[in-house]
Amino acid sequence: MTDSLTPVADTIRRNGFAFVRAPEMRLLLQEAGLADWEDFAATWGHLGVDAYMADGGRYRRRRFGVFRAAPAGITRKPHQPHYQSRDYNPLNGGIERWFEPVTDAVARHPALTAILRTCHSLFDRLTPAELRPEAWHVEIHQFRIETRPGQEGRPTPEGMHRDGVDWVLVLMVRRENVASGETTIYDLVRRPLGSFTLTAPLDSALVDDSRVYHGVTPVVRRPKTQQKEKELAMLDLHFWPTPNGKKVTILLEELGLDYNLVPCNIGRGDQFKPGFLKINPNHRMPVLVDHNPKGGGAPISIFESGAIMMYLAEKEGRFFPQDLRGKYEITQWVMWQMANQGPKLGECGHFRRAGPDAGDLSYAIRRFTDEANRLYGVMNNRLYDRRYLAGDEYTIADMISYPWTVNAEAQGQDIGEFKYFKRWFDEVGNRPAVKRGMETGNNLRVDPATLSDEERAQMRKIMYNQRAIPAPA
Ligand SMILES: N[C@@H](CCC(=O)N[C@@H](CS)C(=O)NCC(=O)O)C(=O)O
Repeated sequence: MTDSLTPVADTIRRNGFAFVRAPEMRLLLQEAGLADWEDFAATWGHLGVDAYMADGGRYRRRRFGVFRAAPAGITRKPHQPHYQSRDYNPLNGGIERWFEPVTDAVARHPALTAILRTCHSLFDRLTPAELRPEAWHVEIHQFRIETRPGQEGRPTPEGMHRDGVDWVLVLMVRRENVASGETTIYDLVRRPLGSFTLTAPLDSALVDDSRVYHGVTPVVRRPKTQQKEKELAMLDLHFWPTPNGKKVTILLEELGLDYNLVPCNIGRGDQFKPGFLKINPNHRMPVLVDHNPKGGGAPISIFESGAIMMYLAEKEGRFFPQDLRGKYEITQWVMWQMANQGPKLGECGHFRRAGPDAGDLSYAIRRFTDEANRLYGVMNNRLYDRRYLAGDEYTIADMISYPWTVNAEAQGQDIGEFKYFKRWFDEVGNRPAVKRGMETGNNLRVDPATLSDEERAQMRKIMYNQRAIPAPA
């Protein structure tokens, strides 16, 4: 049989293990129905401490679940203890370990189902027919290894080992502020065969437990100074706290990246400074400068919030799948936001705020308030039969479309009219990273009431009635 699992199966057959990087793993899991990854990953925040550590450590959290995988489907078995003989785990084995069960939500989660289905197809075909069971006994461990100053976290405290099972998948969920944690695979006479480090979410190691040993070096906390130095130098976001800027801060917060906020005070005219025009000839913020682009080389600068979000999400391998269908499902909504929702809602607010000095704006106000209404309707209808704008997964399409909707009232809209939009709006707005992204830089804002008449007039002059900048002579 030849299908997308064939290359991984061939590698495991040849070497006894495979290191599969996140983008490839994502494609495999997507074929098996991967969805709501962020939701799934967030459950790693609710794991109890593993109290069975014979080394006395309290650096490992975990939950445990047991499943049956058969051609008819994958079902959960009643909770039971985890047991390993001392032959395989001389440190923690030899006793029944009763870990907290994985929650029902995790057991039924489409991400876990996709992982189990993928492993079932892969490991089943790798098992010689005469050894293949009718139904596999599958154990899953949600692990989280923690480290504190002066205390390392040991992913495999038993050292180089086999687990006493047939097949093992180790899949990275998230790695934050740690160094080291290198996996090495050894043959049966304990000679190293290869080493790698799982870093990105979904990076995976797949192991034939009968043929190889594996072990992972302890993780240590990355010194704060190093975290800052490395990450502060990496991303500059030229920013002012407006909806277009906040699209990007939401994504940066969701990605957990460190960045420098470089204020671009648009009321003071920073967007017209020669240095800024070099990175955005359209004299608008936001602009991103990445001092550490993929593949190295000179820093790269990007303007237009949509392009910035696509760049960051693609670089980090999150919130923007790169398979053909997934990519364009999301891209079309990003374009929709940039070409429709952002500009129309922006003009709507502009005309509704303009005041009597601007003359008779009744047609403009009606036109843009109707357009705003139409666009909230587009989102509402889209969200009627799916959780997020691009489908079942939360993506940059949602992040980019959220900030313009928080001012629906000032756009003359009653969101009570749009029930499905409202469900999405509440869900997205309650995400901690969205809250952080929306609050970012609010302290930069200047209350117009605190400005003198002269300063206010100057600001209006900069912001309104802009015309072409003359070309160089
Ligand atoms: N399509 C651009 C729009 C950017 C934009 O309009 N930025 C506004 C603030 S929300 C700005 O810089 N305005 C400065 C000005 O009007 O002079 C994007 O999404 O990045």
